[in-house]
Amino acid sequence: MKTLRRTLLGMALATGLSVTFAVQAAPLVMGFSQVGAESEWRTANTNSVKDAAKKAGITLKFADAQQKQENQVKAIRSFIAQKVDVIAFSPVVESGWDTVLREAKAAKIPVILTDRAVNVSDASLYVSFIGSDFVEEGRKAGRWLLDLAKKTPNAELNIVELQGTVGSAPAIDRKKGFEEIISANPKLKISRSQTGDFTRAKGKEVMEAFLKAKDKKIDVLFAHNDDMAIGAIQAIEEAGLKPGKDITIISIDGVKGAFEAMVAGKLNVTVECNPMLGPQLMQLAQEVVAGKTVAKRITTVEGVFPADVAARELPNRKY
Ligand code: GZL
Repeated sequence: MKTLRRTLLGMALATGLSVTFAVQAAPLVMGFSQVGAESEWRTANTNSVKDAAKKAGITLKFADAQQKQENQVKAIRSFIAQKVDVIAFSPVVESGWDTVLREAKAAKIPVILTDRAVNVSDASLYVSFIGSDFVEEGRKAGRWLLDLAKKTPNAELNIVELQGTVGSAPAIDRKKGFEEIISANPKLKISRSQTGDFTRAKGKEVMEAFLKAKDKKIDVLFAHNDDMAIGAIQAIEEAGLKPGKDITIISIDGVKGAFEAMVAGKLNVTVECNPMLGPQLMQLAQEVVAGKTVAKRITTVEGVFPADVAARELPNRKY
């Protein structure tokens, strides 16, 4: 009996091994639509996605939308036509995705959101969203300013705000979180708020306009990302003012350029927004394609980096 079992087990194992070997899966193919290349953060995010796909042996079809929704819709339709195994994208704005996501669903291609969220009528149009909690990032920026304001309890602080891309989840949510927190101190007021579209060039241009207005002395700049803050720093210096001293600057992302600005004394704090989503995205894609149940919402762990830790932290930064 034992011999028979051992023989059967040997045959089963042998058969099992040969079947497994013979059915070696073809590499998973992912269609990825990226917002664009508008900031240091985006470049780091793109590099993370591409490196992780290579390491995971995933064939990546990568499309840069140059911050245009119509280009993302076109790319997603192209991925559907190519019958990719999974689609992932960072939606440039929150709305306008229902139709193309219904087409992906009809084609039975799972969709994963990375970095930014969408507003859709039917949550089953995407399998999972992996990215930061932008409202919390705005709250962290607000809390830092509340603490700073405690040092000058009777001073009115005039705040100007550089918003991210109009209609994008990070712009909407960072503003929401920041305003929620600073509402606790009536002496903190946002007097001007305009989009700089997450870019250095536009951030500089809008900050120049804020400075030219000369209606009220600007005490604080809240920028929705480091790139706009770095552009604004140039405008502040060209106006003969000292960024980080005459105007306190708070921004979000935690890119290397922000740490360098803090070491130079020109930026006061950056709230981290982790772009290194590639490895988690590839792991998630493999689980989704394998038919495993995955979490609908996966957030990333992030810190707050004030200027006094910048010099120590800069060598550790990965993006
Ligand atoms: C945030 C990301 C934002 C960054 C900007 O997750 O979508 O877009 O904050 C980037 O730097 O342009």
